[in-house]
Amino acid sequence: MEFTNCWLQYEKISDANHKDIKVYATTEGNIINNAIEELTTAFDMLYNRRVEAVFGGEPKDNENAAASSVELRLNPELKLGKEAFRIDCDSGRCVVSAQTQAGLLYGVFALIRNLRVQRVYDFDKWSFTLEQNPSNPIRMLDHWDNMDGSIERGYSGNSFFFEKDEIIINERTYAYARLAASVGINAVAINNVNVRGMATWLISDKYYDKLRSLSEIFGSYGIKLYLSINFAAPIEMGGLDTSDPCDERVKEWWKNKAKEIWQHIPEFGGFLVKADSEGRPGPFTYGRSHAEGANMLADAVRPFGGLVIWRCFVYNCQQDWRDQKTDRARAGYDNFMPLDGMFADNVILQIKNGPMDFQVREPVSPLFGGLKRTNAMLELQIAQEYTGQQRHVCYLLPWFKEILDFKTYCGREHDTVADIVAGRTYNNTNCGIVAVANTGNDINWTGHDLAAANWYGFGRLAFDTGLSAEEIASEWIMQTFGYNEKVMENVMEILMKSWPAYEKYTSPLGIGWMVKPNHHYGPDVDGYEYDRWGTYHRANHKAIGVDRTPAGTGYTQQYNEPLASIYADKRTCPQELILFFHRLEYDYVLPSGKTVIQHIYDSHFEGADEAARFLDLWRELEGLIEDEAFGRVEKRLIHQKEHAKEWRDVVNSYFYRISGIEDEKGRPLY
Ligand code: GCV
Repeated sequence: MEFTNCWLQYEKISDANHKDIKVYATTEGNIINNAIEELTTAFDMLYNRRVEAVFGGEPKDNENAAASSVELRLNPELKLGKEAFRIDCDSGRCVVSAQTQAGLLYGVFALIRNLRVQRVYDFDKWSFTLEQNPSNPIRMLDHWDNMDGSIERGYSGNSFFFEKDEIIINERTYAYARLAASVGINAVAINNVNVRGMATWLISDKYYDKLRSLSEIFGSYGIKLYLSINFAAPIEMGGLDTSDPCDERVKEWWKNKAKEIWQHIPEFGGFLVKADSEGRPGPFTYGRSHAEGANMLADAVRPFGGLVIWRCFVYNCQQDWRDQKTDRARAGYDNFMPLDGMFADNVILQIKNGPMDFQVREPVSPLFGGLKRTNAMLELQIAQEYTGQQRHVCYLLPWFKEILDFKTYCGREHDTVADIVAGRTYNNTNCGIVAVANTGNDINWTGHDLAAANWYGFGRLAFDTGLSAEEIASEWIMQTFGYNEKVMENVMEILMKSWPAYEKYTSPLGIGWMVKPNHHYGPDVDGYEYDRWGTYHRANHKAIGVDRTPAGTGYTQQYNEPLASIYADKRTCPQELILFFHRLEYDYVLPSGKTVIQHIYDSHFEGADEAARFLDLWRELEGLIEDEAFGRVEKRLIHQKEHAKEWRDVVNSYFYRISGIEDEKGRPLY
């Protein structure tokens, strides 16, 4: 089996010093063993130095002077968070301390990362200190993998967790856990939230042994295993005639099920639930609320320290496009705000970043800043469903930073999304960030080699929300392609310009959608216009956009002030979201001084030109990047250039045809 090591392919830095390095560990354990193995691989590959592991001790005084060492010091008394670490390195002697083995593992990965990004030539002359507490308690990846091996919205091959209704455990499983842990991921849900067919039976005897092994492998990298469950499991598996959360038989069924699961998988994390959403069963069938549904499950998993992660992606997916009153954007808030304060402590609401569905640009969901007595997690998507499906390069970290930095005005001192999901705002610990994963069994894990920057970046950002998108990109480039100034410069430019470029040549001004239905790839301006999904731009010959002000659907009122007023007034609404909140005529003059139609034309031409430049920038790197990776990326960038042109011409021609307005610059419109 073949796969790359992504950012963990340790390149030689120097082999001038061959002295062995002793690694002292105060305790043994699976996580410590992995930490030592990582140090062994890293020192060998980076410096050609051999590691000797010594368990149960510390360096003796007379050893200090002679030997280079790394000491892994487990100290439960340490005044740091549970997964935090401290590194103190001075002239060849390094101490990594942490309260837990997971903290030590993160410390080891941070140590190695710093050796690499600082290009430390002589470890024995290096002085370095770093203390770090992860920003978010839960840092999770949700895989939408199906048991037949396919992946919903998967763009990098098939699942490496499932095949033909069986669980796969092989070298890739370990490699995956190692990559995920290296960026601080501590929770993984392996199966699609749309739980159908055999996936319902994952919580049964048929799969427990394999799941336990998986959980142990994950556990040896500090990662908890979660499963998406089917809310109708008591009917489908249990033979009951209901899955009503208030029915005693249903409660009992889940309690027994939870007991059975934890008996078999003692380190199990808990359930991820998509209920009453896009055809999935849920409490609404029985006239029950989502709080009743989630709390019933929470009661069942509580004795085992389990969590219920409950998704807020609940909306009417059977809308009549003629109905101008129903607004899908309102649905999350309308469904969940009335329940604020009613959820059990071990329930976390998982909220997509925007009110719709992972578009290239959306306002931040008003549930952040709305909910004040409920645990919340931010759900992002690194699987690029609407952002180029890993065939286009689209580095999402600048977007994620904007989302995290968004001030919600919830009335607390710490009021950004980052504050809320980190637990700083409401002083809670069941919270964090999750991303829909972008991995599969392709050789490079993510289809597009540059898409691995989103996997790496998501983990790094979840661990340390203070990092900038550029810092993360720079670390990733260096560790993936090795240090070279030209490579750093060109790949940085491609990555940092990729999200804005994608927005420009697809759907600027916050309008979103305009994609081909079902698979969501490529331009189709009216693709979702007359459909049931509630995702309309309502463009006609005069105007485009949805009025979400109080005069329209009233969505703006779901925000706290001053946001509600800022968004409701087209003079103050941020330009990049103006068509999300307002219906504007094509000759309306935007804050930039351009008309709406001219902005549409210009941005599409600009975006497509930028996509073409990505290919030029990449081609300048021929010979500086390993041939196969170079070729893989080049192929995708050629496609992106052509596809961006297609987007440009389809969208511009559509608006030219319906508006009849010429491009001021006289460029070809068809
Ligand atoms: C897993 C969007 C996607 C669906 C996905 C859903 C969700 O609608 O297109 O494939 O289903 O979001 O987040 O549940």
